[in-house]
Amino acid sequence: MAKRAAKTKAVSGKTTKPAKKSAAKSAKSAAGPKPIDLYYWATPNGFKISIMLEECKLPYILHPVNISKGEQFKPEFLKISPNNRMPAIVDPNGPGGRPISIFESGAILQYLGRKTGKFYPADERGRVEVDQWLFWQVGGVGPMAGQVHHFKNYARETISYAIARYVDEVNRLYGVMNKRLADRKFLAGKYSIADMACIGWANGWEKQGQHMDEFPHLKRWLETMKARPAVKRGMELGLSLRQGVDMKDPKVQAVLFGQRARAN
Ligand SMILES: N[C@@H](CCC(=O)N[C@@H](CS)C(=O)NCC(=O)O)C(=O)O
Repeated sequence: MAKRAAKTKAVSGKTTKPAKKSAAKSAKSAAGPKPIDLYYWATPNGFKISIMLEECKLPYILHPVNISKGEQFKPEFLKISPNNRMPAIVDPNGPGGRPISIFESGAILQYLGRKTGKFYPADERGRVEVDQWLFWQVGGVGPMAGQVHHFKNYARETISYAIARYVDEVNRLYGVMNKRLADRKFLAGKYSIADMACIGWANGWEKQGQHMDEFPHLKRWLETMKARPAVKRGMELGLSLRQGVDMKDPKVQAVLFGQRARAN
């Protein structure tokens, strides 16, 4: 069902209503849990959540947030994600049976892990193992690789100092990850939300000026991750909607770059 709702949405690219209706209908007839609303655009941060939903086989409805057009600033989206960033979710079956909305990919992954009991251990030691690598991604790999993408691929002027600084930092981080993966299959031992958080970013190593020959354990992990059907599905979700978006288009850059505090 999740796939059908997502596909309808991705292929049609219409407003959220038709997909919502059909998925809600199928959810009711199957008497299963109400689908989770996924606010998403096909980027490495978005993939974290599409992968987790696919891995857990949770029904969901895709609500594309076209960040190149500024949909992240719509008042209804800001109510869910005040940071004007996707991903975000609304789970109609939140704690106490009431809806809950969540922004920040790490918080969403932890929530879904606690909700399902999957890919996020319940015991404190296991949980701490996952948390450190999850926060390492959210605070390190994501922002640093994001800066590489910006200065290497999108910036209007070439600033070699900025490029070198972020390429080096990503190189350092991948070195840490490579060492960690030398004696275990996944970051926290067992496959977890920490791995899901990293895959979309690490998969972009070429665009980040990196070489996998330097990181054999990371390379093996990447191949293992990409062979998982749920990871494949998660990283394909909504790709067609993003096609044709030119990040060098001044109109797109005006939306995404140079953002400052807003009154509303
Ligand atoms: N810390 C956030 C980062 C999310 C993020 O940066 N999302 C980007 C796309 S990858 C976004 O929504 N950008 C919209 C914008 O720049 O206005 C998370 O982990 O959820």
